[in-house]
Amino acid sequence: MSRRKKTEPYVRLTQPLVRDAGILRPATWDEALDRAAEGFRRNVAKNGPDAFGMFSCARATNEMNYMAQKFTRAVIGTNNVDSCNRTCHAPSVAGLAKVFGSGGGTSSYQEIEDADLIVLWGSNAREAHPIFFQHVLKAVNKGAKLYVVDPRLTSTGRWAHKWLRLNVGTDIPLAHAIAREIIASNLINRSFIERATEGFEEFVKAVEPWTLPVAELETGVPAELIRELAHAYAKADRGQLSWTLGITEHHNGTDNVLSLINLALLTGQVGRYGAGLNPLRGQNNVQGGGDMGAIPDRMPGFQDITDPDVTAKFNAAWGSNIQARKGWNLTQMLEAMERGDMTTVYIIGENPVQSEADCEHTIKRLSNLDHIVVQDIFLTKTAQMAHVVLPAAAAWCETDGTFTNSERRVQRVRKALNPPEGARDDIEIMSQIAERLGAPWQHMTGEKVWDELRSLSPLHTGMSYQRLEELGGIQWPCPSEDSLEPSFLHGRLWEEDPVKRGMPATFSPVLHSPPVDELTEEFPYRLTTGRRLDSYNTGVQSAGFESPLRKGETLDLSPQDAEKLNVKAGEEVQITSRRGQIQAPVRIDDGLTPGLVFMTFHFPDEIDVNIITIEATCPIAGTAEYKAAAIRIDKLPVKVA
Ligand SMILES: Nc1nc2c(c(=O)[nH]1)N[C@H]1C(S)=C(S)[C@@H](COP(=O)(O)OP(=O)(O)OC[C@H]3O[C@@H](n4cnc5c(=O)[nH]c(N)nc54)[C@H](O)[C@@H]3O)O[C@H]1N2
Ligand SMILES: Nc1nc2c(c(=O)[nH]1)N[C@H]1C(S)=C(S)[C@@H](COP(=O)(O)OP(=O)(O)OC[C@H]3O[C@@H](n4cnc5c(=O)[nH]c(N)nc54)[C@H](O)[C@@H]3O)O[C@H]1N2
Ligand SMILES: [Mo]
Repeated sequence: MSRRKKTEPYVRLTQPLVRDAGILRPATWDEALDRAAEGFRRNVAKNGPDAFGMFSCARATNEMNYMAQKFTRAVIGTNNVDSCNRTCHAPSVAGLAKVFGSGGGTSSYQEIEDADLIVLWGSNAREAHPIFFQHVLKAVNKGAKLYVVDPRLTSTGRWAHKWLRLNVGTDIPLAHAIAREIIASNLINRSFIERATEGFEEFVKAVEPWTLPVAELETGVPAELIRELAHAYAKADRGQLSWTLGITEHHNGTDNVLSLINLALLTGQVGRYGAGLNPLRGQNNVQGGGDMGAIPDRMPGFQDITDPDVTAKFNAAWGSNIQARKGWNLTQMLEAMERGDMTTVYIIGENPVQSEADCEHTIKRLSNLDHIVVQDIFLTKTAQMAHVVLPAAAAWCETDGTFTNSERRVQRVRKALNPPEGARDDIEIMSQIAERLGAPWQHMTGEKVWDELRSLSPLHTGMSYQRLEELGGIQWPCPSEDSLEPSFLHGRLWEEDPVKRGMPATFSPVLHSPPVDELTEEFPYRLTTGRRLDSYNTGVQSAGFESPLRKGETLDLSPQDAEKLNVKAGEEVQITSRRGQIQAPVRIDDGLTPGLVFMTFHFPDEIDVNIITIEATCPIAGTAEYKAAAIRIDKLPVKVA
């Protein structure tokens, strides 16, 4: 095995730090807060409010995310606020919002249990969404059929009735072939299409070339299996289609999402109990972060920021001067740093130095900044680049508030532990900076913040803390205290009355576009990256901590490729892409097919996969193609002792 040094566990931050003469040194809270505020003031005075960017925290509460976007918009005066939603499900939000008007998953977990067909597309739910996967297994136990679409045979795929092994980045050809087969076999839901959709004719033309044999050639999925899934999905009473990053983390992530939505529109598998379209969200509160407006194009409750009536409402409530225009998303903020248009950032609970694709480029961009404030529970690699570091309380156990899960259910989180001495609540820290910037923010508790949000977001108005406690959680939309559980979204599409039915859902005749990083003789292997059950994201909260499961980073490859390269399990190899080079020990995985290799990004302090990933991004959503890099693998010369 590798003789690589193990990652050291991170130690909780308990004292603020400020940078002097290039070095981070301990400081008092007052000194650190003064410095943080002064740097923001200086940059905004010199370069205007759009020189400021906020990276908000998808692990923290709704209340904290509400305050982070309010800080950005009302105190600084820009809409440049975003979070790690950009690196995962921004394409899902963009695709769903384009077709249906709002970006949430449609179904409740109970409906998953009651479904008779479940498709997990580009999702390793057994490892990345184990709680959701329990509901899937309950359905399977009751007789539901589970189909898994993934280039790897994952532990999720091992539970499936059928696994569709496709080539990385061929999801649109597969979805189009399924659609074409449904149309050709006359299994479409004609009355639903006529009543609730538009663009069908153009869509039929777009999928026409994707016959089963053509699709088999492009995707690698046997024609018979494509046909089987097409028929099973179209004939299911309650067909659930869930997807995650295998779909979204591509340079055309939004088009991928749209190609899946097309299938539900063809068959009427949406807007009914048990049928639905569900992006399983990533971080514990990434759904809530977006719902709270910690995204550059929406105010709290998904209200359109470009609508002057919306901004007028918020300006009246906050005494602010928000402009009715979109801010920059996280990807655009990084680009603005490179151009010199953005000169200061406030990063709350994000670790972009290790999570962004082509991270050395990210480091270069952050190095351009005049003033970086990082507020985290640990001294991350990103915090080590900061000018001011502020120690936060951990939202999930040390604060009061709410989280929103993938089924849009808002639930209470309670303070169970005191934060370590010296750390402060995220909202409290932000308020203290806001005060220093002249905003009269009083100290707000979770509930006070929530009540303010409820007064401004119709989706949440009926969700008082008291009701949330009584009911154990409520799904949005919940416009009043007597709202009943809505359970699933878009039921309106089935209404007879055209007024009640509202806007039709539009088919998307999207085009196939293969991964940007081309396979060549020099870079012949397709690297896809993702997760394991035992670890969490950039590893700050997991990599250094003891666990019998956690084995460290590996380059996983098929037995055939191991033989071809003449490498053994545990042997260190060199991995090179067009961006950079790393080394990692080999692990042999018979769930992989020749040509495809896999790594996580869970141990970047030892082996940083994002040195070699590509930052080709989806032009609509800004999400990078983490799922498809082209690499070379070289055996290392044997070291002579
Ligand atoms: N244990 C654990 N759970 C987590 C996390 C964690 O770090 N650890 N992180 C959380 C976060 S932030 C997120 S966003 C979610 C992500 O949850 P998932 O999206 O389920 O996780 P990934 O492993 O990134 O990717 C899912 C699958 O996509 C497949 N895939 C790769 N390329 C393609 C392709 O071209 N097409 C298709 N169809 N599939 C492809 C991969 O083989 C992989 O099995 O997990 C959340 N849950
Ligand atoms: N190669 C590759 N890279 C990827 C992905 C991939 O599939 N492959 N997936 C991408 C995805 S989906 C995601 S979401 C990103 C994740 O990227 P990031 O969000 O940048 O990374 P995390 O490791 O989740 O960072 C979480 C940070 O939040 C801090 N934190 C936790 N709780 C709190 C709190 O309550 N308050 C504060 N202030 N801080 C807190 C933690 O200490 C940690 O530093 O990574 C992306 N990067
Ligand atoms: Mo994520």
